[in-house]
Amino acid sequence: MFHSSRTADTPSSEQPAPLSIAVLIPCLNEARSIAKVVRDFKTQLPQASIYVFDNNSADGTGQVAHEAGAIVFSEARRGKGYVVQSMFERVDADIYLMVDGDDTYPAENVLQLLAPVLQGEADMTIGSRIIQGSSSEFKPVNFMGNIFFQNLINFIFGTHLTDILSGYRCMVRKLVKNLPLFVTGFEIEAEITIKSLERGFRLLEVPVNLRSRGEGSQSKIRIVRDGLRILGTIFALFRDYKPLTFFGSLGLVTILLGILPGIRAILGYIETGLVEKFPSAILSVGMILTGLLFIMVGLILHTLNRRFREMEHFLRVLSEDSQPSRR
Ligand SMILES: Nc1nc2c(ncn2[C@@H]2O[C@H](COP(=O)(O)OP(=O)(O)OP(=O)(O)O)[C@@H](O)[C@H]2O)c(=O)[nH]1
Ligand SMILES: [Mg+2]
Repeated sequence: MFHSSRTADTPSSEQPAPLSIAVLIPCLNEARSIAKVVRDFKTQLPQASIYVFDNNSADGTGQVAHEAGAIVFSEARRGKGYVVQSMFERVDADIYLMVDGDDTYPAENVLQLLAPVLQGEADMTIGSRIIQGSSSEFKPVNFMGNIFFQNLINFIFGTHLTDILSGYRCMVRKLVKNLPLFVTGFEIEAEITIKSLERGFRLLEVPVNLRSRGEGSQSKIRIVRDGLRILGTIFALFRDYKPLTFFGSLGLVTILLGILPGIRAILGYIETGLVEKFPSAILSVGMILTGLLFIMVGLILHTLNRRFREMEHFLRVLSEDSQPSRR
């Protein structure tokens, strides 16, 4: 049994309360693998409650999961993002462990994911399929997509993560209950990662070896459509969380491009004393003003963002004060 490391408010004679662990498994048509996943996690974490969130699977996933000993919830809205939102809202626990139902993530690594969270060293551990020390069976296109998104997020947010999209994560309650999640599909992991980083939660990656899906098991991800949705989400979060960098860079590029036609008009004026290249001059002024407008928008949103963060902080303090103390 795992015990809380929280001792400050626990009288020395009392045993700290055992921490409750919830294993959350989003599932859509995973009847071939779900019983094994439930059993494997029950073996590794006998004290944990296992929850399977099903979207009316056509192959009886819910029934198979129930028979294997999981608590099955049904989610009406189709999409992994909706399911994760629903899991975070409906399940109550101290520690949350999220994993896919397709038996591609190894249950054997679960204690490595749990340990840093239990010891208070991380608020979220991510099972990284790409970090040095792991040897994963990736489809080449999935691997390339992961590397692309990894580099994009590290560049934009200044992080050093290796696996942004992993579905194998361990999280503390505070993180799970404080992340406003809105995306509906496979963009959910990118949203969880970026919003956790922006709220100052501590993330730690643990190497895991991804296995291929079993024979006859169908992937739910559609590479082009879902890839574009992940890209759109990353840019939307970039715009929302770093507006000055987003609009500022846009503004600077527009200004620099606007200077080029302006140079032509100025050189002509120096030569002849007349503004002969009128279209270039108008284009240049228009672009420079647009660039300045972008920078102004960035500054305004940046200030608003800071004030919203202060509000969010006060709201969190208020809600923590009104709740019984938990980890
Ligand atoms: N409940 C529910 N689960 C979903 C939905 N879409 C995907 N999932 C589950 O989310 C997990 C991840 O989906 P996968 O299809 O494995 O996606 P992936 O891991 O990125 O790709 P592959 O493993 O290569 O197929 C699996 O357990 C799916 O069953 C959905 O709409 N509803
Ligand atoms: Mg999978």
